[in-house]
Amino acid sequence: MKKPDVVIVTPVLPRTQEILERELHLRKLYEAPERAAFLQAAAPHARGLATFGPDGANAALMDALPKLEIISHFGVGVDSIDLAAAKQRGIIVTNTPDVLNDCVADTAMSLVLNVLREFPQSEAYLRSGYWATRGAYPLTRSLGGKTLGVLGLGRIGEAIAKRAEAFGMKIRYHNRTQKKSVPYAYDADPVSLAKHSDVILVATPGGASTAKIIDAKVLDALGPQGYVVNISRGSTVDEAALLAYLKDRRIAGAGLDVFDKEPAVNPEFFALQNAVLYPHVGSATQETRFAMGMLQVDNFRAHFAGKPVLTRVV
Ligand code: NAP
Ligand code: 8YV
Repeated sequence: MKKPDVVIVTPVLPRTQEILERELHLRKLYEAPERAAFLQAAAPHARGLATFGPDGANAALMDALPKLEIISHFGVGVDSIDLAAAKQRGIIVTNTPDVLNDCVADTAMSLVLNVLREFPQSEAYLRSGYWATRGAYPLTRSLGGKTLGVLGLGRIGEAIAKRAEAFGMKIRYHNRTQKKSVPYAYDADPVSLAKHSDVILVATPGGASTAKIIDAKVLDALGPQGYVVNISRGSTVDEAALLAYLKDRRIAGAGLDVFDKEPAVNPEFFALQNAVLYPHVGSATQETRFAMGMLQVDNFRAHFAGKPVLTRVV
């Protein structure tokens, strides 16, 4: 039987790529010397598109592949895909939810720990030889008893809240819709959440509805003893405001896994002692990335076998 034709935008984990190569006729956009010619050749054949993280699909790419039936995306966040354009064209879009909740929540919790306890900074202090020459590292702040305000209490947000509870933190949250299934206090808006929290943790999707949801008003409400942790998308934070508030110590600190421009992070962050910075590693373990890849594969498998896909977004 003829293998279904699928365009793949970037190479994936080798183990996943092997499976994709075995089961599909893969057309590798990332190897194409000339994009327009590649798309022209693929157009009459490509039924699937494999996208990865920030390398999604816009309407122009969908139009260039008129036989497209499915976009199987690697990543739970689908902000790099024009969902309205896909819906309009009857293209199915799938993502990779749930299998990454634990890893991303671990990452978020490590940012909370690191930004309050300053472990990376204290290690750098030791490595610089200062422990011997300047004495003990200054005292930091503890997690126990503090309030974590989760902005976006979804699959990942709930996994973070569970971990934070085990660290003795109190939990509050804000979503557009209050949840009946959780015991946590609800705030009707992000400013109110910030006012009542020591740490505000952003775990919403990216995109227009959350653009700069962390702005100067939220930072003012958080205040000079407050911290921001962001594992969502860089777009959810007004970075210029955040940088100014961190520099002036109008908030105490920030832990960031995501940035407005990745990987070209604004270098003004690098000089800040009160910021802990990760290069978007929320889900970046062998196990989780493989599980995400298998879900991407399984969505293709289901679709090309004429069955319903597993994790449909549109
Ligand atoms: P999810 O289950 O859909 O949860 C998202 C939550 O955000 C929901 O509770 C939703 O509640 C809330 N929300 C959405 N829009 C909002 C708005 N405008 N204002 C306030 N709350 C809003 O998604 P998930 O699986 O937990 O993933 C969340 C996001 O994490 C992803 O979309 C992705 O951007 C990010 N992520 C990052 C990494 C990383 O490596 N750093 C890894 C995985 C995921 P309502 O709809 O009721 O508002
Ligand atoms: C990945 C993510 O880093 O799932 C998401 O939405 O942001 C992360 O798990 C991304 O998909 C690959 O770049």
